Amino acid sequence: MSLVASEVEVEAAVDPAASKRVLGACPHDCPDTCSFVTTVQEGVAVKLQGNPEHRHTAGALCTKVSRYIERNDHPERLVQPLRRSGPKGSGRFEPVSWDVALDDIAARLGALQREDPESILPYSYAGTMGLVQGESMDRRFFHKLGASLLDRTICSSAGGEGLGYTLGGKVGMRVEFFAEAKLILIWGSNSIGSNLHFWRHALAARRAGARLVCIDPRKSETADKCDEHIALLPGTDGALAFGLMHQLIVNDWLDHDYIARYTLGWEALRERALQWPPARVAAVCGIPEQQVIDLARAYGTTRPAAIRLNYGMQRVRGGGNATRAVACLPALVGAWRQRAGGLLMSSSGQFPVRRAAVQRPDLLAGRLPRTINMSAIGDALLDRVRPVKAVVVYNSNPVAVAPDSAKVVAGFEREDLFTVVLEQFQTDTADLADYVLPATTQLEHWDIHASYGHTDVLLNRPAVAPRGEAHSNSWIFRELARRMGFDEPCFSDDDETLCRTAFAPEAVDFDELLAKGFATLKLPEAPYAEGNFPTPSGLCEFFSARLAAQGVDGLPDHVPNYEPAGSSTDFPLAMISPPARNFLNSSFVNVRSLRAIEVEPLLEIHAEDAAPRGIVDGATVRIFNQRGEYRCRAEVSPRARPGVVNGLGIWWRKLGIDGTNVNQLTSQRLTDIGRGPTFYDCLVEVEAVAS
Ligand SMILES: Nc1nc2c(c(=O)[nH]1)N[C@H]1C(S)=C(S)[C@@H](COP(=O)(O)OP(=O)(O)OC[C@H]3O[C@@H](n4cnc5c(=O)[nH]c(N)nc54)[C@H](O)[C@@H]3O)O[C@H]1N2
Ligand SMILES: Nc1nc2c(c(=O)[nH]1)N[C@H]1C(S)=C(S)[C@@H](COP(=O)(O)OP(=O)(O)OC[C@H]3O[C@@H](n4cnc5c(=O)[nH]c(N)nc54)[C@H](O)[C@@H]3O)O[C@H]1N2
Ligand SMILES: [Mo]
Repeated sequence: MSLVASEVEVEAAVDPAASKRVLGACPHDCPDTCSFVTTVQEGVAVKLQGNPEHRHTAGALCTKVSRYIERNDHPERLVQPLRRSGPKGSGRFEPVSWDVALDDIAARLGALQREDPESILPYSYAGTMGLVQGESMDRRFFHKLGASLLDRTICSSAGGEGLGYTLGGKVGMRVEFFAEAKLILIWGSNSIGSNLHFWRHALAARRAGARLVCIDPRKSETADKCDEHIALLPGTDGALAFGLMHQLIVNDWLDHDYIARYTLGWEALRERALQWPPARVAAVCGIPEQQVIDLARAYGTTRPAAIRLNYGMQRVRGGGNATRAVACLPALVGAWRQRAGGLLMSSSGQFPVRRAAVQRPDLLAGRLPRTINMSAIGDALLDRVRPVKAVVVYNSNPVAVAPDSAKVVAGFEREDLFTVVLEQFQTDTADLADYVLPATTQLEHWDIHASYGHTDVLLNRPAVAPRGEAHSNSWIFRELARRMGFDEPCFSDDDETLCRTAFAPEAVDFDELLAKGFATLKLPEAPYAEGNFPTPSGLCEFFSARLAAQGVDGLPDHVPNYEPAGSSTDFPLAMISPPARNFLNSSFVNVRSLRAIEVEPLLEIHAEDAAPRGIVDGATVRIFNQRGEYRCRAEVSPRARPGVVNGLGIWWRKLGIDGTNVNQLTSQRLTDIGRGPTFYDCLVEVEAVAS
């Protein structure tokens, strides 16, 4: 395993007498939320290391974040406010003072507010996961303004809501107990690439005799290291889950006592599962029948059995239902009885964050603005009925990461759209802005963090002064609020106050955070050993009355993709676009040492699909469908299964081969539950082009 343990980034001679060590937290959108220590000498960050005192970080950082100083000190950091000086998208900007920028932005937003506040849209995601720089003063500002609300669906809402219907929330096993499991299903997750600190526990379990099974269309780095790889077709996870249930039932590998006491809807689920014999599952999933049978036997007969479900399997039409189906499995075998059994998709629901105090939705004062789905931002910006007239983007790079880029770009290119982008770098989105405001990094501001992969709270203290004239998001929204005459005292809260507001003192001891950088939530070891699920019934809800009340199926089902593999002769290949290991969504693409590892945008294609198309390894290919086209380099690779191609990573468009990226091909269609994006539900054709 390549944990970059305690890597020294800057080879400076660190003088211990003159240097200080500052405790921080990794801000990135990753389940691991590491604790790190920055060594600062004469005001300069010279070393960044994983905190050895924090048991989840265990002194080790990933390759990306061990380069955080390189990112922080990058020569292309934005260091002053910029105002557009050429046509939209021309890339021409001129520096202006903060006063000029903020006065003008406040005046323009103020004018729109008087006309129709809902013509203003905030667009943000998890560029930082911090509760302060991610979702505090900004929310207060837009609530007071009465701006359109943003439905933040782009990552996890299908799986998150699906899990919520079955288990009651984003809750599950404690990650550390995976080390004690005897069987681990790593389902829709490339843990080595995107959840490295979980992988550590999986390896510990393996050393103690556990079997690891990876369920993923791609033969990922993680699949390489597992005992078995089940390379199902994208979007067929629900069918596989039902196949496992079928076998658990016919072989009576069930915990009848657990089912009777702690679940709801068993008879109905049983009837549905019996419609999924292994042969049918094998045909739908595109895998050998024996694999279904063997996996069911392992799951039905091994204790403790744990499932690490990740978001990779829910970015398809049926993502919500598939999550619900998988979430039924632990209850059927009573896996929850043991602390090393059960399932973990996200732990974020375990944190008692005082969101209302931090975000102040009461500032809406009874108004209920319209909600715009971030996963369909292209259509939203092109909608002429009730147009968005201003968009304020922060902690996100929608032009690169949102689906159906042609429409996203056309939307942001609108001459009549007023766009403000708060950024650390000149991203594809910043290129289309009217104002670009330089934002601080995690080494330069305060923040407090929950996690979606463990159950500790982390505090981040600033280690160095902001670069140039950069300011934190919270500062920028505070200043805009002042200029717009928002005089509620909450607009004066400083960042440390916001950090202290995030958790009640009974839940998290702030002094402990100040001293150690982290604090562990007090939680039971096997929370669902005796039911107590946070659902309305307190049971694991195979059948959800809440869903039935919405007029949809109360039971999970296998919902096929919008664009199932093999369903189109024009576009015969299914494309998934999972993360590149050395990037974090579109972050780090501009960090040279990391881009040097990834080299260039890549499409993995199986030899059986490459040969008839005359595609050789290393060839430039054109990937296309009804939404667009995109060029990159082909890698003829066993990492791709026949019929499925893997377009890795979200490259900055301008750093790709032809000024586009993989999202030129993805669609804005939404998931069955949670209104999420369907990035991995995408048919394409591929052809070799003369390079
Ligand atoms: N290095 C790195 N780490 C990251 C990220 C990154 O970009 N780079 N992204 C972060 C973010 S935003 C998130 S949300 C998290 C989790 O992010 P996820 O998107 O869950 O990332 P992965 O763990 O890579 O898991 C995706 C895996 O699911 C597989 N997959 C694709 N379609 C299907 C399917 O239909 N069924 C199944 N079973 N598998 C499928 C992919 O091949 C891939 O290996 O990771 C975070 N960590
Ligand atoms: N095709 C395809 N598309 C995908 C995915 C996929 O697997 N395939 N994954 C999807 C997923 S899971 C997600 S979560 C989204 C992620 O999409 P985004 O949330 O947009 O994530 P990033 O691309 O990392 O962009 C975050 C930006 O925030 C900036 N930033 C970081 N910290 C700060 C700060 O403190 N202040 C300000 N102002 N800016 C800051 C960074 O410089 C960076 O440019 O992408 C989605 N898009
Ligand atoms: Mo994500």
